Parts: sequence; structure tokens; C-alpha cells
Amino acid sequence: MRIDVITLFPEFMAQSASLGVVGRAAERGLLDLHGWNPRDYAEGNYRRVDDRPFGGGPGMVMLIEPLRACLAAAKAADPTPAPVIYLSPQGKPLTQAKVRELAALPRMILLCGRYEGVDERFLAAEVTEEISIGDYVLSGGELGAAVIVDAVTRLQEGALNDAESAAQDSFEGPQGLLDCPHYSQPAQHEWGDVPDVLRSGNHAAIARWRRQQSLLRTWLRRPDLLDESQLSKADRKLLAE
Ligand code: 6GU
Repeated sequence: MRIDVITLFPEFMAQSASLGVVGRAAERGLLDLHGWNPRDYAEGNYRRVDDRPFGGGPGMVMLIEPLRACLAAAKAADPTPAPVIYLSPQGKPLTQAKVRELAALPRMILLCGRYEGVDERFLAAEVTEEISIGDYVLSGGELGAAVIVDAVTRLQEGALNDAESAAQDSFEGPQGLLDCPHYSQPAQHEWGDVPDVLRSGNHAAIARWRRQQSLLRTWLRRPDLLDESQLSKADRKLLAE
């Protein structure tokens, strides 16, 4: 998948995409990430990318023309059509369902705003959709873009070493449940012992225990994710135990 990121801080994206699962996916050719800096498309000695807002008030607004030229260059670099996604707290909250939808695309363009925002006329003319990563304030869209890059990259075929690990992650099951607890060596520790069932070798019992833990955790921590009417009879029984 190709991802173009329009940002005043392309180094930020390059850094976050060079490590771990995302870095390895890029090495494997599963992710083709490109940074585009509007400043490189700004005119004049000062290469201005922002100016004061009409009507007054604090902060700066990103100008139409450098963004327009930058986006045009990004689009022209590859013929594959791509949605233009603006990262902003006014956007639709990101969900794993949305991540799955984006991960299936051949390409997308992520637009990171800085300062107080982007001239509304650019957004109206060029942006396909607006996405938020949560109800809190960030200084710019870069962290949101990094979140999307990570989440969609791990869903690319061959990005994870153990194909199983994606399917069992939180939110990835058919019911979108939280993950179960995990344990490793030592089996006995001053902070507690590993549950016997995980050491029993009984794979059916282990699967049942894990499913029950996922259900319980989701019910306790994120009841908003759990639609009990949608649970299977077996799941409802596990939750009631
Ligand atoms: Cl995606 N961008 C910005 N700039 N602020 C945010 C956000 C995104 N999500 C929450 N706050």
C-alpha cells in the first residue's frame, strides 16, 4: 500500500515508520511511505505556509496555495487514485472497522494540519474525509497520521510474522472484544502464578478460558464494546459463569 503524508514535519513520519512492525513492512515492500512538505511548494524568500486568520484571534491558518501545489505534486507522483484524509479533532473517530476499510485501499493521502487549522476552502475543495484519533487536543495531525500508518500496515498481508496474532488482537474478532491476558516464564512468581489451565495442555480448555477472559474484560472495562444481544449462546454462558 502506498501512503503519502503531507506534513510540515516529514522527519517525524519517517522516524515513526522506520521501527518495528511498520519498519519491517516497509523493508518488505508492503508499505510505500512518502512525505511531502508544503514548505517546499511555498513561494518567496520566506516560504510562508501560514498566515493570521481573518476575523482575528490566536494562532495561524495554513494557506491554500502551498497545500494545493504540494497535494498536486503528491497526486502526480503516482497514477493510483487515493482519498485525501484530513487528520483533525473535528473528524470521525477512528475505529478498527475504519482501519480495515483503509487497509484494503491501494493508496491514501494523509493531510496533517498544524497551527489552528487549514483554510476551510482547501478542505472543502480537496479533502475526501476527516478523521480524529480521539477526544483530546493535539498540536498537529502527525500523531494521527502515524496511528493510521501503523494500524493499516499491520493489516497488510505478510506484515506480521505470526498470522494468528492479528486475528486474536483486541477488536479483531467478529465481536470486537478486548484481548485476553498473556503469561510467560516463570510459571511461579512472587507476584502470582500462571493460571493452571494455560499449563494443562488441554487446547479446548485453553481456548475456552481465553474467550471467557476476553468477554469478562470487555464487560468490565469497555461495556460500550459489548452488545450482549449479539453474543452467541455459548458466549453468554461463559460470561455468566
Ligand atoms: Cl487526528 N489531529 C489533530 N490535530 N488533533 C487531534 C486528532 C487529530 N485527533 C484528536 N485530536
